[in-house]
Amino acid sequence: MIPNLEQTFRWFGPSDPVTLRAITQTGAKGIVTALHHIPCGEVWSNEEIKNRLSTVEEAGLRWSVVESVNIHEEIKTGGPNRDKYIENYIATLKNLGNAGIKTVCYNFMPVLDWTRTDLHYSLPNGATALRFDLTALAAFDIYLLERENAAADYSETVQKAAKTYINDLNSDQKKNLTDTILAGLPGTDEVFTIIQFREHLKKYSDTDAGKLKNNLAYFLQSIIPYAQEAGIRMCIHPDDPPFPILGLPRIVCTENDLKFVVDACPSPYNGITFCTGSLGANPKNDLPKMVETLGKHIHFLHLRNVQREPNGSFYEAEHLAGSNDMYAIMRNIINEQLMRAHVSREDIAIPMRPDHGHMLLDDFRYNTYPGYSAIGRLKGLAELRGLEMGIKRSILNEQS
Ligand code: DNO
Repeated sequence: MIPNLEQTFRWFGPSDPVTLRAITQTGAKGIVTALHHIPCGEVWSNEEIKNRLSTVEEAGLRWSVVESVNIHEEIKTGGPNRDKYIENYIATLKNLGNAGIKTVCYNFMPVLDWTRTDLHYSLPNGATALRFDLTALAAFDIYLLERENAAADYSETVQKAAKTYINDLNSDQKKNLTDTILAGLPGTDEVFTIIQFREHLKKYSDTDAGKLKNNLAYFLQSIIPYAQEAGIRMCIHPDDPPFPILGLPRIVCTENDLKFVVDACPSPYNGITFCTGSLGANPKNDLPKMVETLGKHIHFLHLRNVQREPNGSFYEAEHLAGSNDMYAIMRNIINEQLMRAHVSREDIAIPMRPDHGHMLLDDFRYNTYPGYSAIGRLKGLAELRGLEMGIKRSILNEQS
């Protein structure tokens, strides 16, 4: 019998309204957290790491994954201080390794992390979901950000729809759209102003996708030997949404992009976070097949679904509904576990978390981080573990 996937829940730290006590009731045994209060680029000290570790362990949980040790913009743009920030990154990895934390997630998205245009999209049953609407993004880009040549990035149909869209918004709605798109790092309340964001865009004026890829390879070649020494599995998170936005390149969107990452510095410690929601927003990504081809590099699973719409918009669907076949994805993950068992790999219980959840029932009483409600995620986790158990039992019976 192979071990189950390790069920984890994201926790944003002591200020998260979803408490560790509540998380223990979901059935999750692992915590995914980060020291969100330490500014990006600074070293996480042994003391800070130990404090967080004791808080998690005192609640009877395990700190399974760090999500994320974020990457300073100087590293992404290949700026003059990148080596200093890489040194700091390595120091943080060493300290995490000393504390026994062995999986670290990160992303290489320029300036913004994941991006949505609506955090309260109403579903017919009264629940709410996160949504990315291409028309709303175009309206922001062309009329509020006023980025040079922005219109050229959208089809004529989208440009027209964007004009109508912006004309219908009052000033509060415009501010809300701006704040939603320009939200900074997860786990912080930081929101860029349009002026700050334009400054960031300038820094990318000579960093196209090719350069960004080179900078990612440089970063990996610099840090992976140290991650390996510390026993830390690095796992890049794909870009969300998986295409360039607001004139910024995005380079971790497809199977080939992920191959580029693992080939840039081949090592069992250079792997990926397989995020079905992010990758699944691109209809060209065949997720079950990607689990087959990239399976051995998967160190962490984000399981959720999206409902795609024809023009590139999408909203977050229930975990087992939506455009991606969660059954086929889970089946291939379990096959990957069987292969790992066959070659006696230690990491069969891959950590997984229900990524995001709807706002449901009492979730509306709490001011949780967007996507990180308690009940919505609990529902997702419960469905996913049921799916896992059902598939596993049937595969193992078939084999015996
Ligand atoms: C969104 C998350 C992402 C993810 C980072 C990983 O909910 O999945 O913000 O944490 O991109 O570095």
